[in-house]
Amino acid sequence: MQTRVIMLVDLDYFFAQCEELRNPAFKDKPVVVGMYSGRTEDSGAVSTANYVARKYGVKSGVPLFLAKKRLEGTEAVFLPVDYAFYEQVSDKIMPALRGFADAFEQVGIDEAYLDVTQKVQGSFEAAAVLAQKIKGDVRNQHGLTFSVGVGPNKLVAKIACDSQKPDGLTVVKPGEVAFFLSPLPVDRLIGVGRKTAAKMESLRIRTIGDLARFDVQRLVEVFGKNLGVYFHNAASGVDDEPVQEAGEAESISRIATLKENTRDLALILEKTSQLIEDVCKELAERKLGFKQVGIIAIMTDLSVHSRSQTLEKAVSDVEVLRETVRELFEKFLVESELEIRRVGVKISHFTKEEVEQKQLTSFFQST
Ligand code: DCP
Ligand code: CA
Ligand code: CA
Repeated sequence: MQTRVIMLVDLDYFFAQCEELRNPAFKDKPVVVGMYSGRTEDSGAVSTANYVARKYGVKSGVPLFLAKKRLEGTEAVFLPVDYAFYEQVSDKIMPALRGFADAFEQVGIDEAYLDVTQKVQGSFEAAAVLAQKIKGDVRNQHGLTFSVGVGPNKLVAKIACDSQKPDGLTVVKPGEVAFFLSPLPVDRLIGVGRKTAAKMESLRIRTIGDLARFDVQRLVEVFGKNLGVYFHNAASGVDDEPVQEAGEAESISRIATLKENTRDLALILEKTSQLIEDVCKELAERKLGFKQVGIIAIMTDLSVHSRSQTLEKAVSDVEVLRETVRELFEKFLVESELEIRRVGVKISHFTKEEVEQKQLTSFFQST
């Protein structure tokens, strides 16, 4: 099975770069975009600054009066946040990026994950070439630069991207993940904030490598089961979160890890039956019917597979869902070879009709 090729694109010094875009004369000067709180002329904090300003120690979060002081004697430009304009810029870039991906997920105003596995046929070399092409296109057509990380999953792609900015391109192949991650400080992992980092420090865990080598059992004792296991996996560069299209927000799904890796249908259905209950609860709350049922299987090699079936008509019936999920997994097990690590259930293609009909029927029944 093919490993995934995931990119994280993050636009450089975004708010400040947008300001340079509409005013190119700013480019060589320190540019500071500030959130002015309005109490006094200089109260508030730096939202972001271009890389010229960063050389003076001016970056996100620095108080504005301090930024002014650090930039004294320079031709620094201070501007207020114009979120509507940055959103307009973002709304032009994101569709352009989407065109390069098999699956696309925007996260925040200046960042997006691209699953390009099919586009590059699983090749990280081809992904590097593709990344350069996207950089060129975005620069020529929109006048903006970004940094990009390429890795076998979202976690590695994100850290790779952060490791070289601005205008960076960092590729971490599956075989290089441990080498790449292990020297980095633990707080580079999402979920490791100041407090957690301090706690880890007291356990002599400083680098991601320290964390990966640390006994999982003890991590679970200190941080609880979910976090402990998450930290262990993350430090080892393991992450199987799919790149999820926003359009798929028009679906309800749940994913869970099996007790053990398995190909046993009964064990799989035991897990999916819990997921189905959750899905149906949300379905009932949102008063919807569904017309498509999908399953997700994440294998021991972390490859992600999905299968779906469209129903003849929309329903809101839990039994139909159970039966369809069973059929899809039965079929999938025949087509696949590896053991399954995580399973998911998804419903989509919602309608309100079925529910309205039902409400009518129950109305007549109750009178
Ligand atoms: N932002 C903010 N306050 C922060 C962090 C960010 O207002 N503390 C805003 C301004 C940034 C935008 O969000 O331009 C994107 O945040 P990033 O963390 O991606 O930072 P930049 O794009 O500014 O810089 P970089 O080149 O490091 O990505
Ligand atoms: Ca950015
Ligand atoms: Ca960002």
